[in-house]
Amino acid sequence: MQRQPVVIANWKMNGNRQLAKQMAEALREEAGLLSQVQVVVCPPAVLLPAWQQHVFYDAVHLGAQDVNEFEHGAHTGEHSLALLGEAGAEYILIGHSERRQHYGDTDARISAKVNAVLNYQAQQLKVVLCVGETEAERETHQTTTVVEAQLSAALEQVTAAQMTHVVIAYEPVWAIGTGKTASPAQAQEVHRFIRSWLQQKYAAADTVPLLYGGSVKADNAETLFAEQDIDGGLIGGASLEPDAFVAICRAAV
Ligand code: G2H
Repeated sequence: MQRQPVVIANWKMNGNRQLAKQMAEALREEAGLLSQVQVVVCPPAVLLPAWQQHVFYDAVHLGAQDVNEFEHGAHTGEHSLALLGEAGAEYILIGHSERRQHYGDTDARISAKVNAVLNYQAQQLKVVLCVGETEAERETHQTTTVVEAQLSAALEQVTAAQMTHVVIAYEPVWAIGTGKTASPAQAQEVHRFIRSWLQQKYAAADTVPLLYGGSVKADNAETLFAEQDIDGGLIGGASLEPDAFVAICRAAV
């Protein structure tokens, strides 16, 4: 099964309007590349309008780093799907480990957010579901148990048809922003597990992009993306440097 590679920039709480302009200019030079790789940029939500000004030829897609599970109302500081969609987001990251660890994203809340995105009627949006184990969990051989539990909880109510709007990112927590990267073999092993898990449940399993995230850099992207079940990456730190990000996108082709 040939899947189009996907590379997603997760700027986290970094970047500004100037960087949006610089990154867009760097990507604008890459028309050929952008026709082969689905490139998505997830800046802080307030920068989405700045990015919208720079998006060209429908070739660069925008995403948000999180969403509130409710439609609207008294949720101070939060962003709704309607607001994010209006600001240009087509993809919504859900369940990033930083949100699971520090911002109250329980399995139940992650499931509610996934369902909110996939049931949103006004616009067809895509979920990027993040899963991954901690260092202690890996050391105690619980990696696949943890990943399976996260997948089961988040996707419990997702229908087979809705799976065509889901991307899964495997991000081992011990590799996030630490400079430690999973080896290609370690990452592939978990990706294979996720692919098999999906195949047991969904007809569309082979079309779901599986991305690796965790200290992906220009110099390790190619070997990671060469693995059979790794369809691209979710990139944090290196997505803040235009040259590095473009090099990572190239490595996905
Ligand atoms: C993992 C990744 C992006 P980094 O969080 O989601 O960040 O590449 O900085 O490890």
